[in-house]
Amino acid sequence: MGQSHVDGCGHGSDEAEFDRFFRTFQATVAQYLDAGYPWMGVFCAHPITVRAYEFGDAANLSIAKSGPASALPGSLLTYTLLAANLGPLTAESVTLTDQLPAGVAFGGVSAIDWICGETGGAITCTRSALGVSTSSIVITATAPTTPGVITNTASIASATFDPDTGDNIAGVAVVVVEPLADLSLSKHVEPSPVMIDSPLTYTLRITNTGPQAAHFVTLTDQLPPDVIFGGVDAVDWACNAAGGVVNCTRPTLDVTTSSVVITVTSPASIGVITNTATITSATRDPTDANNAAQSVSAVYDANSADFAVNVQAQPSPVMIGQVLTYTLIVTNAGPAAADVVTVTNALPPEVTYGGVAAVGWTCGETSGVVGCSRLDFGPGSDTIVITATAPVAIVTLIDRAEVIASVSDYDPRNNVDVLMTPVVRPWLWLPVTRRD
Ligand SMILES: [Ca+2]
Ligand SMILES: [Ca+2]
Ligand SMILES: [Ca+2]
Repeated sequence: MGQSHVDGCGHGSDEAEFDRFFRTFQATVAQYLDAGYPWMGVFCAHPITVRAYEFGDAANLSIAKSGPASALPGSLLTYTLLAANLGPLTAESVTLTDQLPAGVAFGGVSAIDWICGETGGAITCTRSALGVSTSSIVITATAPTTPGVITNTASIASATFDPDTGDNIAGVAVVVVEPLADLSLSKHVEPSPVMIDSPLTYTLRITNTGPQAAHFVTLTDQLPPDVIFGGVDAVDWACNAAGGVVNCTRPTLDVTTSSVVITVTSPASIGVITNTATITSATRDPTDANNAAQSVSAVYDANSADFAVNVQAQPSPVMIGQVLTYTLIVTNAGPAAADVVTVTNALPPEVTYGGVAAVGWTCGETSGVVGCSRLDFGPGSDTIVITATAPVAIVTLIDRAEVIASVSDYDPRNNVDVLMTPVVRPWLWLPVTRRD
């Protein structure tokens, strides 16, 4: 260390006091360094002036800050500041400051033995002394209304020398996340089919799978034309109906399911009716595809029937050149019977017609089109089996069957069926000889 003397900046202002500290310093510097006290310092106002601090002259303050990892816009934020004095001395005149991030509204500060105030989002807490101990300060605030990352930093200082200022500052980052609510809608109609001029109930189930609550939720249901609105039953929804549209709103839908039940009177004439409903919210929905639901149902009367045809192939797929059968199942769901029913089956052009078997039907075939008819077909079902031979070619066979009845068919959606059947080659198993 060489020649040194104190000039007033030392811990003491006279030579004797300095000597005491400096000797202590010399005696213990190596041990302090070995023990990992990098803050053990020598401070010089100018080259020949030495100020020596030893361990016993300091109060090492530190601060830690914690907050939530994430928060929703406008939600309550709680920050906890932990001030610590690692000693060895009591820290005098301690000041803690924390500047809240922009957009964060100060709520309050809670701290024992501190005097705190806030101005413009800057929180300052002071105390005359902090012994070798810890003390916590809790700050509450309101998160910004827009998503983003908010970071703020708190710091602590004291009149007493702090040998390590690196731990006197602490920050925390909070991610303000955008709220999301995945609403979805399903719809059930009862009964289906329904008689003309009869009660019909649509049950809509609105589900919020979150993760957050949905705000300002609106359900819009476009009723089918020709139904007569009866009423709507929905808990915690405000609903109205005008011009064939039912609207229901609610301020909030938590992560749960809610039902809206709409009753109407079915149309006065037969046919298929479509009801479409959609759900929207002011909260962003990550999946729009499930926000609409449609129900299609049929309306019948005593003089109508619902004929349907379904065709199946056996085998499927079929091997080249192999015989296959098309089985047509013809159904009348009633309630009326048909005096005459005709089924036409257009075979795939690639196949060779073999024959048709249908008990009680009169059938014929022309240019690959098989026609069958029968009289007096009441509610029930019947079967027509057509035999054909697959081609010696890799193709996809397309067969089309259609039923036409002499009675009014209230649901024409099922009057045609189209079936595709692949033609494949048989597997060839060749002997494999391996030569090493
Ligand atoms: Ca410190
Ligand atoms: Ca959705
Ligand atoms: Ca039909």
